Amino acid sequence: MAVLDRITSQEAMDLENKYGAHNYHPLPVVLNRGEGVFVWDVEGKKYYDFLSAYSAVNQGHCHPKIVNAMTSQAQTLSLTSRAFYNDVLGKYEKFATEFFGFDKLLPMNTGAEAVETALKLCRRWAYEVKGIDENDAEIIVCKDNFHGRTTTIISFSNDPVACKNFGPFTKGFTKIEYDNLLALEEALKSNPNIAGFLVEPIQGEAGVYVPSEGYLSKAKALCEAHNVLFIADEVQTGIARTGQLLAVNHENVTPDILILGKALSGGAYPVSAVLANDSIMDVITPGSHGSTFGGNPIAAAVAIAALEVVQDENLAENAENLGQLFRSEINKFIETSNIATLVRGKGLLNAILINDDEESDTAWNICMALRDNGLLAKPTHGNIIRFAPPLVMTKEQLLDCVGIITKTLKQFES
Ligand code: IF1
Repeated sequence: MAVLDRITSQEAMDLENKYGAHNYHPLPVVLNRGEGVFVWDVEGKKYYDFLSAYSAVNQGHCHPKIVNAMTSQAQTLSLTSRAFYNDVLGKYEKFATEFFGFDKLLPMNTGAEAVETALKLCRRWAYEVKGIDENDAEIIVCKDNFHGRTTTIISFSNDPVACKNFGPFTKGFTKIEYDNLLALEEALKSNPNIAGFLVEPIQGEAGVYVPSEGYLSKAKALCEAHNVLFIADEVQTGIARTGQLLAVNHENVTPDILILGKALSGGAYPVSAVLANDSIMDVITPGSHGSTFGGNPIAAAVAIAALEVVQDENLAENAENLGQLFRSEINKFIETSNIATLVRGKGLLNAILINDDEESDTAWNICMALRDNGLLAKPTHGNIIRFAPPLVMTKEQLLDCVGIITKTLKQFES
């Protein structure tokens, strides 16, 4: 079978099942085209995408400006490695540091690599600037975090599905409860070797868990008081998703280290980055960190275009407005129904809690019915469904989607 020969959905699923490792349990739908807020399956059925590749496709599928930047750069120069300079990386670094308000950027490819980079940066800073004894640095992380899949990152996961039988694990992490300032203060006070606090401004995988108002700003102040770096993992929440450019902007917090991924490329290409000011980033010296693909010309060109789209199309403002509308419409429905108990989120990162126990397959079955009704979403942690459409959605489209979602939920009322 030639790669471009048409195959049916069943054939595509059978191939993945037989020849691919079973590290996912996808919703049974096989997509072969995307445009804006829509995707199509191989049989030609059209769907609203309410996952956006876990918030990578904030700018919408196949955004022409991003695709143009990618294809024209791909035809000119794709990769040099960092053994040589290229003429796009510096432009991108200038653009992105000004865009987010930091002195410097360190380019990587995936979110997990950027998290790893931030951890290394924080540890170096601890030894070379803060003055902690070598190998003694501790980084505070939160219970129910999700930061990626590498061996070090899963070392501080408490999800057995993600970490069981992958040990031995990396040391140097202290876990505290999320959204608990007392726990943070206690951890900071009790150990002089704390170097950083790694946190998701909203916990995505945990079920779109929004912390109490003031949590992030007070956590940042506590970190400052203890000379500890506040490290924001905005891989999922960043780049307009929550109704601000960054989720920390809701509380006027500037992280010491900012981690970005996913929508930094609009989903066109794996692009991630760590941003920090010189007093921190300068501990990184030649040879101490890197990646063959990090900062390649295609990635740099794509990222500039992807960020320009966010600005030109006012995606943060649109996410804020449509998010308010989504939650108020779903709340109206919840008042009349017993199938959903709560909608929560910020901007267009939202979740609906389904009224059934964690182990039930109701949320999965609802997602199957949503699929049949032309909308794609995925359950997270049992009875929670995440709703995160591309941010280029219009108000009319959003109301159409609310109609599909409420109609589908009604089918599951008891
Ligand atoms: C998968 C979840 C989302 C992330 C944060 C770093 C990374 C992620 C806050 C790593 C990645 C992904 C990975 C994806 C599923 C997904 C996810 F459900 F697992 F939690 F988005 F909601 N920091 N999140 O959310 O980035 O290395 O993947 O580029 O299948 O593992 P990555």
